[in-house]
Amino acid sequence: MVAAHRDSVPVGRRRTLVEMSIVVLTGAGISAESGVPTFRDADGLWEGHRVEDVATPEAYAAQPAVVHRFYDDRRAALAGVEPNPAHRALARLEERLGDDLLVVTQNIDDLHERAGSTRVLHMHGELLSALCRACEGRVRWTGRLGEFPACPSCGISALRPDVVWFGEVPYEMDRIAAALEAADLFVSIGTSGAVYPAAGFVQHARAHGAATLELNLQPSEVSRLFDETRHGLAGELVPAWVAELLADG
Ligand code: BV8
Repeated sequence: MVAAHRDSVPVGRRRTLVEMSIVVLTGAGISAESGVPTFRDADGLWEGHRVEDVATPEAYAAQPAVVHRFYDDRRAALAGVEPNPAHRALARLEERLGDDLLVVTQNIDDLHERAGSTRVLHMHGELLSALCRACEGRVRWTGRLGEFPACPSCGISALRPDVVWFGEVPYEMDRIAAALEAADLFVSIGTSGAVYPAAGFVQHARAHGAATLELNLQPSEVSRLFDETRHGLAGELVPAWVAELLADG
């Protein structure tokens, strides 16, 4: 494993665990074992919908009710799922690494936080947040937006799902870029590497000297860019990797 095989960590960047800074990128695959559908797998989220019909600003402008139903149903489904061993293992790692661990997730579910992770960046937004297009305020939202409720702060019925659609700029890109440039280790978990800019993070981290590890059910579109890849279920791979890291620490 990258961190344990000290000679695989570039000389000069070798540090003990407590000194390492690690960035973990997660995708839909880390929540699959919790029962959250992924996007591209056979019965995946996009299966029922054309991406451009539900996850673009144009789709929202053309048929807001359809888009709201898509996200309202995913928000309601959160009540029926729980974090899995992969989410919990990352929360354990944060206990040891503190600020030296950052989880950047493409997921809009809240399973990382429910597992105990606090240092989580939702680069594509969150289901449990609504964004007002009138006052740009954000409000924690657990119900449905399909009834076009009024914004609690400005009163205008202009609330949209607080998610990043295709063609929109992902959140916190500056913080993410800085973390990738300072990372000793970049780990990608449960993502197909099909969507940018997330799929480009491995190159950015490598270009700044980080060691790189992919944990995924099957090879992704960017597997060739990683120093090491392990294929299998996140619920098994992630706890094993964290145990090695902590034992090595
Ligand atoms: C932007 C929120 C400008 C909403 C999402 C360069 C080249 C080509 C295209 C582009 C490019 N740059 C930009 C684009 C356009 C576009 C894009 O990438 N298009 C693709 C389709 C080609 N990107 C954008 O529009 C982005 N915006 O570029 O703005 C910019 C850029 C940088 C800086 C400034 C400005 C915005 C994209 C965000 C769109 N919103 N989600 C919602 O969720 O509804 S994307 C959404 O799809 C997810 O968030 C995620 O990002 C993506 C799905 O991917 P994954 O999470 O990886 O899921 P997937 O199902 O594909 O794969 C699951 C993997 O897990 C599989 O590999 C599977 O094997 C594995 N797996 C399954 N089960 C398990 C498992 N692994 C382990 N254990 C298991 N149990």
